[in-house]
Amino acid sequence: MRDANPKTIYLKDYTVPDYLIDSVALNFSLDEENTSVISRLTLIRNPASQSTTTALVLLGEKLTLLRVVLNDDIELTEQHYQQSEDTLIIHNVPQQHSFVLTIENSINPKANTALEGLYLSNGMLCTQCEAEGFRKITYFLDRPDVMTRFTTTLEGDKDRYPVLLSNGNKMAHGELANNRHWVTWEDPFRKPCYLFALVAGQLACLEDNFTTCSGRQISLQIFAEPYDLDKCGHAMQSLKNAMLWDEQVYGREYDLDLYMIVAVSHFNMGAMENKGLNVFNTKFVLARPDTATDFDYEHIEGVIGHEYFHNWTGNRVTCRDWFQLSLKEGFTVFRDQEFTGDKTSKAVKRIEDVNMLRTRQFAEDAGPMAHPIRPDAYIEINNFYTLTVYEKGAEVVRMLRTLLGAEGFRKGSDLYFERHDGQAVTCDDFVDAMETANGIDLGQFRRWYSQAGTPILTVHQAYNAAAQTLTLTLAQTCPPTPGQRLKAPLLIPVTVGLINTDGTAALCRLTGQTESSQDIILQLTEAQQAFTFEGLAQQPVVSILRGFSAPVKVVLERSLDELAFLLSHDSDTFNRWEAGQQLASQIIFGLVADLQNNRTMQLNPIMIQAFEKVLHHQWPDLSYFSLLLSLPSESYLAEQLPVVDVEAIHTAREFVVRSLAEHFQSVLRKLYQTNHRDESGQFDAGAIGRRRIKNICLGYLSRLNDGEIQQWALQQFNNAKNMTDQIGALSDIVNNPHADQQQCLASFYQQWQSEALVIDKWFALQATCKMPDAFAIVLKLMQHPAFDLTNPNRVRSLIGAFSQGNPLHFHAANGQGYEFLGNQIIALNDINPQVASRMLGALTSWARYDKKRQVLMKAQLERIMTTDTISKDVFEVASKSLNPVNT
Ligand code: B3K
Ligand code: ZN
Repeated sequence: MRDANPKTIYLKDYTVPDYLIDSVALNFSLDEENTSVISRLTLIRNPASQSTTTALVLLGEKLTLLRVVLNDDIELTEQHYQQSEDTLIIHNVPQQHSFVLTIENSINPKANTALEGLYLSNGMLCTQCEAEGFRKITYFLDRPDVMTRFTTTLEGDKDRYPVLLSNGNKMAHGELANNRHWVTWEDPFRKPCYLFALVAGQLACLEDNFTTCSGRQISLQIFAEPYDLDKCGHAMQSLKNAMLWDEQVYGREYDLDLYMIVAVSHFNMGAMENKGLNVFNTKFVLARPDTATDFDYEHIEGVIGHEYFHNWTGNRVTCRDWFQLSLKEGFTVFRDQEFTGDKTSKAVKRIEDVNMLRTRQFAEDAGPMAHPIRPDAYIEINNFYTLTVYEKGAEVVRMLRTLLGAEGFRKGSDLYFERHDGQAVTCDDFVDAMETANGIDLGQFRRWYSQAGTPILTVHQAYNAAAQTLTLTLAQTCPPTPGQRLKAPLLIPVTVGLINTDGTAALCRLTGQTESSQDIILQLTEAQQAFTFEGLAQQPVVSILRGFSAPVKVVLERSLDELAFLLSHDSDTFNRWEAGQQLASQIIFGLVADLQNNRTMQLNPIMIQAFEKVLHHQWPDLSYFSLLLSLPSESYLAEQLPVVDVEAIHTAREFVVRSLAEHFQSVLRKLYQTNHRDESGQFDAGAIGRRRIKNICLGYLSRLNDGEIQQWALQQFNNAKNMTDQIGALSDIVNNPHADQQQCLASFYQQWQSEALVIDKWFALQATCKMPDAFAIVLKLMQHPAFDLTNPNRVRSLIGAFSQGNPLHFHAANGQGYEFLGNQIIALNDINPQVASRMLGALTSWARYDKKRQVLMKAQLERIMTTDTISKDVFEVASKSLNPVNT
């Protein structure tokens, strides 16, 4: 191991920086293997610092130091400074006045397969600095509360690097000898170094512009490799939509005159919000109707929006330290969720978000890496860009909006921006602004920031016919999480509606109150609390946690009949869908028990009746309709069981799918036919909805082993003019017995071999295949010439898709899936620690499986722990997974 005992960083140890950087001038002489960096820092002692040190500690990793000069004329020698693996300590720097330090160093972008700092992707040089990548470029005060004015000069070969980009405005450019040229960029806004970016390469550019609410014209530029320029149009439109939305909904106007986005093929995550120069994974920029699915289109708009929204929530107001990450991420995810909801369907977007939260974040919250949305300790901060910080963080912001109302929330956000523009602040500062603007006390609410784990909300109801009252007793508990045994009660907003037995709404009126409404937000603050509604002549059916008003698990015993009733009558679109999910889950769990006890499976007629009602209703929103027809995923079913039985879950769920397909085949055929069109370039709600319905019907029907349906799938595959239809049909062909499987996979590869993102889909489709030979196929694909361990998108589409999206085969009882993943993580650990650590996710949940699998999964974690060169990233996740309580 590189570092036998990686250090844990604690929130409680935070102190202000000893020095501040007033400005920095960077000069890059670009070269694939030997880039030289000259950094001229103007520093001052921080008046707020309590420390008495006279040394300046700069952070730097993997740098070759060439020169250090003080105040432009004193060349420092090793007597004046001290170098370690990750610091450069300058002794006795001036304390009374500002001083200038010039540091020269060199770096090797080509050797940088970790894709953090300056690296090479398909001949293009680009950077990724968040969280702590800037220190891999030059020695610096690499922490978000050091905000500086950056001037950046890039110099490089004119043919290799005709385009030279950095943050801010282009100030000057010129020619040099030896076919080289230079450009100087200046960013007028102070920013932490994690928002620094540079890009250099042979890039094509799509240009447009946007006129802001105050009438300023902003130039918009999307850069990509020339071959991909025809796939940038949707991203551009998305950017304009996002700019307008942020003006309308949050009153936020863009500040620079230029907004640039660069699409890069090698990228550790989705995208990065560098000031004025976003760097994006190609996956979230490039789309053409024939190459990208409807989901891709939606996600591109969402991520473009997310990074754009960071300009205010993250850049103008940034984080004091990395423990505050959710301050910018939770809020920005909430903003992008609302943006997508406004642009598509609010009901569908909410369901998709909750589905992901409950399937994946709840699992994280129940596992060895559980942490509050504001963690209090970490070894490697990159491990904390989690579903908890992002998605649960967004739920916490959403609860604030629920509690304060849209207007109160906007007052709070206005105050937050007004107070903290240009500052690096904390989650508490955000809540303070919400409190002050609304004149309320959010003291108890703050516990959401410090407590980990998913609360359990138990609901008891008692109807009193004589008094015509209904009493709901709500109780909350939260299971212990690593390092946090005891939990205090949270403030939980519980939105409730009441429904009469004829399906009409019963008005909600709490005792002692005169106002009544269709639904009501109950504020649960105690461990247990009773709420009594009055004026109820008959016992209503309770619709609880409408809109999923808090990230909790609800325990409320309901009969299948009651769930079927809610599926027919709940006016809350989320709860209506939720009733169907619970109904299906209960039925599938019953079948799982049948399988475990060797009983034959039989489908409960209630499921058939409920499905029939959904099928025969006229749904104005076809995408919502398609969600009502979708059964809970195997992963979400697994999440709800105390011990995961992968095979039984798969078999039981497949049994339900097949039974429904058999029973409703004529309706499903008709639905398929009425919604099937060979359309291209239609992305309105109607066209997207029709594709969703059609493809879900084809999915059911493909289970029937019917020659005619197999023909439909083949035709749809061959004639598709859009990727949603083509990949939808291919998935049905590959996941069911079909004579043309091999031929279709081969022709798809042939057709799309020059489109990397489509080939990612080809890998992922096979990696998640349910057919018996899936594992052998995965092994074969690892040897495919198009597979590449140094490209994170490829790794995610094969290794990630198999380990996280194919529970049936990954959890094969003989442990072959685990051993395979162990091998890949060990290989990836040396190439790209961040990606390696993400791939570990599939092993962290070992405690959820049967004893035999637990032993096999832990054996791989232990093997990974013995890796000589184990990175901090992998060490932290593997060690905490093996020893959750002690770390
Ligand atoms: N802020 C970046 C994520 C950086 C991840 C560093 N490991 C993207 C985003 O959330 O917008
Ligand atoms: Zn973000």
